[in-house]
Amino acid sequence: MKSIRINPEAEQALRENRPVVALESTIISHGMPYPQNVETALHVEEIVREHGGVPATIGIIDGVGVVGMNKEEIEEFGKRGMSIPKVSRRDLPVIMATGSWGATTVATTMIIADMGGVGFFVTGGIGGVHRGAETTFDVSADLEELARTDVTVICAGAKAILDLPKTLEVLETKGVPVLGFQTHELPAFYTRKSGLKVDYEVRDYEEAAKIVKAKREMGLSGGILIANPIPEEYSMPEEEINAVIEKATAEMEEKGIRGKECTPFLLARIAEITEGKSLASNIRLVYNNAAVGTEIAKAYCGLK
Ligand code: PSU
Ligand code: MN
Repeated sequence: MKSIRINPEAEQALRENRPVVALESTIISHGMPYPQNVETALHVEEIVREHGGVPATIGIIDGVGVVGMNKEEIEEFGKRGMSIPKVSRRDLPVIMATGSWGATTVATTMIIADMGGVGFFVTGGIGGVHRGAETTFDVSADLEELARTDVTVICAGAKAILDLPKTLEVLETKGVPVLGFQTHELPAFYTRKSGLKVDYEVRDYEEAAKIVKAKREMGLSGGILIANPIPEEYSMPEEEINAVIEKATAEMEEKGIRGKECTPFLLARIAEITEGKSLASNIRLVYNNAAVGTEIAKAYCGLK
């Protein structure tokens, strides 16, 4: 049984040292409603191409990790949505052995990207330490993966539904560099500001690429997080989004929602309460990350 399959276009690009950018499938199946999820996923691939990269959307099909799904496969992930299991590291053995489909989170997209030799990965926001984690112990496996797998993740910060100060603390403990792309402040997904500082503000694509290279040359394990703020014109008013997050979190607690259902519930509920405004912001920030992430991957390929 073969665990992964790389599409020929991505494989050739990797061989020729051209930029390949990994994309995840949980954001498609669990992070956004149909049909916006499919439209977004396909448009993100176009943006990667416009910037000179080869997109590789990752998902698990019949127990095989696919690096670079085709349009029909992406559409399946969008249409089937939540009926495709959300797969994190601990779920991989069962999904592979039973020959199931699986939507890959940040953690599993990193694992499969790394197996395929893809070093850059663009998404919306990583998972992190949940609010109330001191009693629930809900800390996303994404953080552990960043600590161990060598993939650079370009995102819009950690999702604002999380406890951002605690998330930064864990990343620090685990030795994950957190870089701000042209900002010294950790962006908070729907908004540009969190009041928290990143480790270092990178000025341009090349500087980011050089930091990735330096880490690899030292043989340091783990990934790098590059946080790229949502463009001002698409960001949400801070008080508005914070109030909505609090409401959605309270509802989640009332309903007793736990574990891997938390993030999808919160994202969907926040989109409902804001009448689609948060979804529109979410889509825009992913587009922006795709452009920046591809440019960084390209700069990396160009380094001597
Ligand atoms: N970013 C988004 N939307 C999402 C996610 C990230 O814009 O749906 C997904 C990612 O797959 C991430 C997951 O890995 O949410 C985090 O889930 P959890 O908190 O259960 O680890
Ligand atoms: Mn969790």
